[in-house]
Amino acid sequence: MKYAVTLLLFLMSFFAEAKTVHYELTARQKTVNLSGKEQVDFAIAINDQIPAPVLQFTEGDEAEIVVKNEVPKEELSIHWHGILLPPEMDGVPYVTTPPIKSGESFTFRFKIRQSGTYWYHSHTNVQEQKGVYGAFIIHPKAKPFSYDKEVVAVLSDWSDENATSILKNLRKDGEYYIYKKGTMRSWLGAIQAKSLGTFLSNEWTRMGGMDFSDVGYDAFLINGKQDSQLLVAHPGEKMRIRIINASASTYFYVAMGGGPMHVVSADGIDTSPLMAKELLMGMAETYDLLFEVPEHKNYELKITAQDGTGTASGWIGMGEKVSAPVKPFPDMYGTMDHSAHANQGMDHSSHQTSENAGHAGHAGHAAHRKHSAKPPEQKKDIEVVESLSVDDLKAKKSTELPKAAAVRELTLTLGGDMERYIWHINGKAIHQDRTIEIKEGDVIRFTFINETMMHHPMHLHGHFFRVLTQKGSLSPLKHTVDVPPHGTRTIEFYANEPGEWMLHCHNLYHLKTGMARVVKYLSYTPRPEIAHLQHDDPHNHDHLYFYGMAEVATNHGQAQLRLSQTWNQLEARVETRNSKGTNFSFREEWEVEGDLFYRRWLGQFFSVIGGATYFNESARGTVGVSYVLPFLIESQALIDHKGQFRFDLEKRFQWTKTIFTDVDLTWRPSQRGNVEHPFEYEISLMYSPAWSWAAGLMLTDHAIGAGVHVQF
Ligand SMILES: [Cu+2]
Repeated sequence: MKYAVTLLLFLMSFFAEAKTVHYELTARQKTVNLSGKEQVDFAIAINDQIPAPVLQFTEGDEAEIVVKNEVPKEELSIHWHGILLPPEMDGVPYVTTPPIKSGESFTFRFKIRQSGTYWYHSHTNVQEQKGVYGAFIIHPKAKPFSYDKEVVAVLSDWSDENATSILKNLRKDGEYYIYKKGTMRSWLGAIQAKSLGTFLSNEWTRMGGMDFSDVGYDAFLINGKQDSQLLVAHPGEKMRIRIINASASTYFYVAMGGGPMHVVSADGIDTSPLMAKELLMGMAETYDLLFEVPEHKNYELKITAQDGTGTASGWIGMGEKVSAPVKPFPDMYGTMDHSAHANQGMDHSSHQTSENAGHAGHAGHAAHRKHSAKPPEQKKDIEVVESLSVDDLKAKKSTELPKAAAVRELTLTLGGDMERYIWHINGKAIHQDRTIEIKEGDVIRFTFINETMMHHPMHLHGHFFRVLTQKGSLSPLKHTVDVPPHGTRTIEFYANEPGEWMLHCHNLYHLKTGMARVVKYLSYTPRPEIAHLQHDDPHNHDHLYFYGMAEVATNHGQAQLRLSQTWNQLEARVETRNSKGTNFSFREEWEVEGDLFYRRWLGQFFSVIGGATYFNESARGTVGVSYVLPFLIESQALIDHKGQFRFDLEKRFQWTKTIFTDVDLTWRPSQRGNVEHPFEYEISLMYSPAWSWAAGLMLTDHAIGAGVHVQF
């Protein structure tokens, strides 16, 4: 009898493990109105849903997922984020998996080797921003904690503007959306915030100040809605809330009405429980909460975009509403602690920057950041943190890697330039330096050094890595780690998943503009059809972007066109100015000059120039250099083939959110006596309520005029 039971149990577990879970996902274009403001037709839905359907599995299942692409004239892909699987099933088109052509399908088959909260999304173009993301839930064979119900909260950001245009706009100007977001820094704003010193020192050091986001969104969503009832629940009911940040480029503060949140899992892996008043979630991170409805009330799960431009709410319970605390608008003029290097020092709170310190001062905040838990009855011994970061997470068991393995260390410096909107690693975009080769059996240790003023959520496909913190052997395992502005993070993993795996910033626009690598095992050779596909990998291409500007005034006119790649630029500029007073006659007083330059950037601040200049009724060959001086003054020194020098200085003074002055100074020392005015200048006072246009007064060395300026 005993044997029979054992045999039966064995057979049951055998069949349970062999269970195949089948899903069919069909992508189609869809007309939606997710912001409540505008109906748009570029969205891509899976099975007619945004977010895509929640996929449910149990550890040990065989997943069989058919993905059909019915989007006209567009390729599609699906990547299973955080899932351990064979590289061919990872879903990165042209790297590991064939792209799914319009009208075709691809069947993914892989064994589910883990449990937890994960998600899936497109890895093609900017489809993730258009709606291709959904939850991927794997139930453990045995529940590690008890709860009655589960609810999934998929967080996302939404723009009524086609995401393809968003990327083009950012490449015209990284600050394209600054008006829409209302985050313009100005002299007046700095004075009002009593931060003029910081403002000036940021200009002096050419850092500009903290950037919380790039894109101006129209809505933030939980499960596709700005405000909705996630779950009706009664007092005493206990639920597991699975939160996934599936946004393309938004960090969210997450908080709940009714007190701190009981965090039990991060990136799909159970951690020592913690109470947190707030989570700052980077793109692609997931957290699981346990929540027991305390009273006959309706509790808010609230997300606030880190840049302060919007919120979304999901409600759990029923009856009277209990709101989560309101997050104040971020301090645009806050200082940044440059000594703050996450995980380098032993000081636990050293990674704190004033951005998440909020209204509280640094020292004060750090001091009261952690305190022994008072509240919730049954959770007496659980630590309470104000704002949870990876430093607070503690693994349930040792995550140490095999001690005998050789350690390979690599420093990856995260860099970028908001002005030209390029992002890179070690000074190179992925098209310049695609692959990091690693050896199977080694411990690979990457140290990310963030030299930018933005957060970068760095994600490695196909692995979990340890984030080295002061928790030592209990350092947590993650698939995505936030590297804060001017912060440092070290991760390590045991190289035991042969394949080619993307390592990239999960800000969609940073990924698309270069902040990525492919981690390749030397022991791995891709199948011939995949190797062949890699020749067409869009990661290898340096895409071309366009910018244009025109200025028409009573005393002068100007036009500029620019084609740019990551480090190359081709620019044409034509200018004409009235050199004889303020009259409106279009006679010979109007001088014409222009440049046709090729520019190669050799860093964020330095470029070399070669091209031609038209001046004084003659065309000359020209070479030169440009450099951004302290205080964000753009300087340029040129010499033409006739030996004529030219120096340009340019500086913008943003007085208020909508009023600025551009100062433009040109000095051309006369060598042949044919230049009457060695100094030329243009000083403007412009009103600009939007990125695309400005109007106002323009004073040149010859005349004062009025005009308009447009950018496109
Ligand atoms: Cu990034």
